[in-house]
Amino acid sequence: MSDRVVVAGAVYDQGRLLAARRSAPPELAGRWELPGGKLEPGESGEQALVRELREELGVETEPLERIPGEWPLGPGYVLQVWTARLVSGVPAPLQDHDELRWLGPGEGDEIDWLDQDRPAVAEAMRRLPAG
Ligand code: DCM
Repeated sequence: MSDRVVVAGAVYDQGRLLAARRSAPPELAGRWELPGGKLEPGESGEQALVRELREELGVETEPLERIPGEWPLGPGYVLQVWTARLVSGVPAPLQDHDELRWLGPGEGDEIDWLDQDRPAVAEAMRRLPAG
């Protein structure tokens, strides 16, 4: 059986990266992540990403590129990450999160990221577009 995929977005706007603090489940609550969720049958990674960011944050986004690599989550799940551009809307923590932050250059280490997100966050901060 192949692993199920969780997609997450390194969402950029005005030269900053969006971080979201999880409110659930209890073992992840309070830690920060790149927002996203599980791929559904028949979806591409990019389609799942756009859907999840719409559902969780109320924004429209455009995937830019996949960050190379794949990171194990719990048993049976792997994390894949895309960079994405904010197209419209102001992100709001509608589901799964209780706080959002925009991180500028050099601010990537200011928050307590989920361990599994850290390699992709480091790469996303390196790729931060100019504001
Ligand atoms: N997850 C993660 N890192 C992310 C996004 C999600 O570790 N950037 C994990 C948390 C959940 C699972 O993937 O265990 C599914 O995410 P969600 O609950 O947001 O659908």
